[in-house]
Amino acid sequence: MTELEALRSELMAAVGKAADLDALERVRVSALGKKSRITEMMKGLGAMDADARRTAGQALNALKTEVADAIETRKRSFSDAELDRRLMQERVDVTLPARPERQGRVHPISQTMDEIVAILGEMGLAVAEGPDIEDDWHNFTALNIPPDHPARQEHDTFYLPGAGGDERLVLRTHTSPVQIRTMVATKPPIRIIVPGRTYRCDYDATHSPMFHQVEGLVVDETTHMGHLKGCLIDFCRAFFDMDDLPVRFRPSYFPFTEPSAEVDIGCTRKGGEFRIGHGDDWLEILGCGMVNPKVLENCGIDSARYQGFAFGLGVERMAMLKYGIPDLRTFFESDLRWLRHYGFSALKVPTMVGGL
Ligand code: 2U9
Repeated sequence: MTELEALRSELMAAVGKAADLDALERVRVSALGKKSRITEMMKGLGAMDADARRTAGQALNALKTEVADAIETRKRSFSDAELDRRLMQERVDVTLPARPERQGRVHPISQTMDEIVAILGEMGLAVAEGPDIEDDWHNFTALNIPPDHPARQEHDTFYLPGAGGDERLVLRTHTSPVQIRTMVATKPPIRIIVPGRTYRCDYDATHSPMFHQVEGLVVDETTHMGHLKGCLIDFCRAFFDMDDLPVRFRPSYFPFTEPSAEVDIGCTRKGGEFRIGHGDDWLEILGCGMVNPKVLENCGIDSARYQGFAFGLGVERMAMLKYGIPDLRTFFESDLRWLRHYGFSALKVPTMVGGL
């Protein structure tokens, strides 16, 4: 065995024997460091003739690379073993029953959103999403709200500067720009719901600068007002869990729908009591209408062939009504006692089959 082969066996055995990262580092320093035998042998190359120097130099370099690779491989096996050990130690048995005293609660807004999506999803509407920061065209102009339209004032818009001196951007004032994006990008039939955050510069007991909406859009060749009414009557009765809940459609105006309506449900307000259901009074809960043909055309949809219906509702308002929450501001105060009181169990997911 040559001197080099003997050194190779010795170093590889030392790498194999190193029991931990510290021992491996000691092997690295003694095998490849400045005072190592390989470095000593390298220094001796200068005294050799050219041919012998080339052959010995190549062999020494090959040995250096082989030892360095072996150290690296052994190092990785230590890290893998350490990771396995930690994973075993920190593993969580997800099949264990939840501990009620440590359980988190689902926020009433998330719960209400999930309930609304479950009802409308069962009717065949698919969830669509889009950006919170929008341009003026998607948020206003495409929806038949041109720059001088009075509806722009009602929206109390938050504006942002556009990138590189471009037109200013907006925080979307409703989720409607998502319907616009969907109509621009896909051909009818379209059946979507758009749950999401919306923003208006307003703050009191019934308004928050950030609030949530769910809007819906159905576009097809034969879509008509009867479909709109059927869909929303069924929705209201399922949401408030009342088969005979009175629902009425009252004429209204929105720039993006024509005709437009507001939907009221029956309620009682007698002797200071407020109750949803049969009674002598009405409560407004959402807005709707047939999509204005101008809006369809703005998105490249032939309004002579296609018609659509749309609706929109405020999630905070629906949650306040259904769960008796008196002040909208409490939704966003992150008060744990409030959440323990009004929150929902994370294990009870709302479905139409399992119940809302
Ligand atoms: C497209 C076409 C039509 C969505 C609609 C309403 C009526 C409505 C309000 C409810 C409470 C907003 O949060 S709220 O203040 N919304 O009354 N929304 S129709 O109509 C659309 C949307 C998109 C392309």
